[in-house]
Order: sequence, then structure tokens, then C-alpha cells
Amino acid sequence: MKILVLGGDGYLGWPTALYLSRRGHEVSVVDNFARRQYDFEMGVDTLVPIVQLQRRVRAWKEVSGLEVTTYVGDLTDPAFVSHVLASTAPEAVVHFAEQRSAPYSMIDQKHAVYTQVNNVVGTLNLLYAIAEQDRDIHLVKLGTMGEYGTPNIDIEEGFIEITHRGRTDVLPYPKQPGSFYHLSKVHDSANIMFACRIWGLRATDLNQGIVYGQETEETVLHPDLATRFDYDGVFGTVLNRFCVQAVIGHPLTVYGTGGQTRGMLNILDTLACVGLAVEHPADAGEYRVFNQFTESFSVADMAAMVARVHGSAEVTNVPAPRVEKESHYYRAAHTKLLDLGLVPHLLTDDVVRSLLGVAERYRDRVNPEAIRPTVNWRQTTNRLVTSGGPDMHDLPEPDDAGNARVAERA
Ligand code: NAD
Ligand code: USQ
Repeated sequence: MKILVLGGDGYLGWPTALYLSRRGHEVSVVDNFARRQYDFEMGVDTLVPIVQLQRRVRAWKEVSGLEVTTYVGDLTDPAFVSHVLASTAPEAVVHFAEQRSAPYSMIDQKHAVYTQVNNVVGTLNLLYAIAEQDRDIHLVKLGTMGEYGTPNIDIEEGFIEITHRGRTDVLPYPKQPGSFYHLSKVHDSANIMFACRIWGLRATDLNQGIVYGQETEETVLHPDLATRFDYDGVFGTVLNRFCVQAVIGHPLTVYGTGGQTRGMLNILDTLACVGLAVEHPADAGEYRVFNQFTESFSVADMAAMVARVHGSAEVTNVPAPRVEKESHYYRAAHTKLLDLGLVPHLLTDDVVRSLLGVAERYRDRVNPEAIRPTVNWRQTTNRLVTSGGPDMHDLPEPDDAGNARVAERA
């Protein structure tokens, strides 16, 4: 198939592009390098070094003999989106290209607005381009399990049957996301579902859990094929962070009591799930939702597991920088990808050991200053990692007026 991978320079987009290319698909990637810019902005860097996209693509050609075409541009530019779609005439578009960090979206108003404009407008431009050029194109969109939040009932895959005053309907599952980033995904989902309804588009919304891991069958073939690995307080995700922290002797930063439970998956399963979705397209006019995770764990359980496998890592409870339930019910359906044939890579001690191995290999590149969480959800203004802002431990408890006391300090 001809497949366009949007966000193909990112943590997940790049290895997915290689995976699809190796499976015989004709792959083009799009990116505006926004992710690399966030690193410059915050003064941090990926733990595993990555080379420029053009060099990555050359390395892939050398190793595999396969071509991947690149387009550099921004999805918020409708002319660019239209041009790329017309030039590639894809059968499927895999859309990873969004600002994906919850803390980044909560830094301040500017970052919240940027996140929602970038994500919602980019997706809307894409929906228009598909509707205008070829309504048969299957949109595979990366959403998030965080769209649902943590309700006190079972989470279904996208839709729930509700009986109300004697009448029954199947309705979109209620959404209670936990950041302006997660909210951008909710807005995307509503827009995509609407576009399927009015224009007959076909779309799969992959509500993905938190991904861990860095190596895939393709990225290990050459050092220039490596994908990024983030451990900083803004972009690093929980399990990847804990492994880096363990290796450099930093206590594992459990936020609050660590009772937050989340759906998790191995990066290898991200690739497999996207492949399954692409190769089993939605019907014309169908908007379907797959919950893309394989297991759920509490944050405290993940810290305990990393500490045990590592042997000498300590765990610390950091005052919770986010506003989230630390003790809650969590049971989410995730059968649709299994029904399509997904064989999950589960989180075993060996997997944790291999993550620790990646961190160990690059431990000299770790900047311990980048580890502490710097974004407090209760404030409307936070300072970035490099600007010498106050340590989270020093922050005053928020009062009812939100920022009054912080403003006083400033
Ligand atoms: P990433 O930031 O590494 O990759 C996203 C890529 O998209 C980056 O290379 C970035 O430069 C590009 N991009 C952003 N805005 C763009 C725009 N307007 N135009 C063109 N390119 C743009 O993120 P990731 O971890 O690879 O995540 C990919 C997708 O998967 C995101 O949509 C994210 O929300 C979703 N997701 C990620 C995780 C996870 O744990 N990493 C979990 C669930 C869902
Ligand atoms: N957490 C800690 N300590 C840390 C880092 C995080 O306790 O050092 C906690 C957080 O408070 C949260 C949980 O771990 O309860 C997950 O945090 P995270 O930063 O690993 O993940 P999150 O902010 O939810 O975002 C990540 C990706 C995002 C994706 C989402 C999937 O960055 O793109 O959408 O995972 S999900 O969580 O299912 O919504």
C-alpha cells in the first residue's frame, strides 16, 4: 500500500515508517521538526542520539535497499497538506504529528494554545484534504487512552451503550481528560467522527496508552536508524524515565502516592497495532476506535518493578505536580486489536533489563538537572527546565486563587 506517515521523524513515527517499509509498503514521511525544536527550547536532548531525517532515510536505503520519501512542512499549513496528499496519493495516512506532552501543554497559556492549535488545526486540515481529494483514504489517527480519564466504571472502546429513561443508544464514551494536550485529542476525535459522518470518510482512532522501549527490529540495524528516547521532566514518559533514573542513581520519581493506573504498551506493539489497523481498513463512513495498550499498571507498581530488577534503585514520592486521581478504579477494554491478531510483548523482567541496558549505554549523556518535574498543573505559568525556576519541592501549596501566592513569590 502507499502509506503517508505524518510525524515520521518522531519517537514512534520513525520506527513505524521503517516497520511499514519493511513490510513492503511504499512509505512517505512528513515532519516539521517541531519535536527537535522543543528540545532546543527546553535545553534538553534525547538520551539516544538521533541523526537528521535525511541521514536516517539514507541509512535505511543502505541497509534495506528501500526508499522512504520525505516531506518537510507543517500540517497547520493547508496548502502544504493538500500538496503532500496530492503528490503521494496514499491509501492510508498514519497521523502521529502532534505536540504530545501533557506537561508541555500545561507550561502556560502560550504552550496550551500552541498545543491545541497545532493538533486540532493540523488534523482538521488533513480531514479537509482527504475529503477534497480522495474519500477512500483510510485515516489512522493516534489518539490516547487519556481521553477517557479515570471514570469509576469500565472503559469501553470508544462507545458505550446507555439506557436513559427507557430509551437506549450507543454513544461516544464520556471523556474526562487530564491536560490541555489530552483535551486536544478529544477535540480531534470529535472532528474525525463528524467528518466520517458527513463526508463518508473512513477512520481509525487509536487510543494509545503510554509507550515504553526504544529498540525495534529495524532501528537496531544501523546506529543512524535509532529513534529518540526522552527522560526529561516534560517529554519523558514514566517507565522510560524510571529506567534512566535507576541507572544514574536518581530516586525513581513517583508523583504523589503513585496509585495512578495507566494502560501501557511496548514500542514493538505500537508498530504492530498501526500495521494491523492499516492492513484492515475501516469501512467507508466508519469511525472506529481501538484501545491500543496491552497491560495496565499503577505508577507505584512500575517503580517497584524497575527498582527490583535494577537491584539498588530507590523510590521517592514527589509532591504531585499534576491534578489527577491517585487512587481510582481502572478497567479498560482492549480486545479489538487482539481480535485482529495482535500478539502482545508483555512487560517482563527481561524487558525491563533491556530498557535499563539502553539507559546504561548512554548514561554519560544524562543531564540530571532535566529529571525533576517542572510543570505544576495548578499554576497558569511555569518556568522551563533551563531557566533556573524553583524546585518543585519548594513550591507553595496552591491556594483557592490558584496562582496568587506564586505571583507573590515571582
Ligand atoms: P513525538 O513528538 O516524538 O513525534 C511527533 C512528531 O510529529 C514529531 O517529530 C514532530 O516534529 C511532528 N509534528 C508535530 N506537529 C507537527 C506539525 N504541525 N506538522 C508536522 N509535523 C509535526 O511524539 P511520539 O511519542 O512519537 O507520539 C506520536 C503520536 O502518538 C502523538 O500523536 C502522541 O500523542 C501519540 N501517543 C504517544 C504516546 C507515547 O507514549 N509516546 C502514547 C499515546 C499516544
Ligand atoms: N508520573 C510519575 N512520575 C514521573 C512521570 C510520570 O509518577 O516521573 C506519572 C504521572 O503523574 C501520570 C503517569 O505517570 O500519572 C503517566 O505520566 P506520563 O508522563 O508517562 O504519561 P502522560 O502524561 O499520560 O502522556 C504519555 C504521552 C502522551 C500519551 C499518554 C498516553 O506523553 O502522548 O497520550 O502517555 S495516556 O497516559 O494513556 O493518556
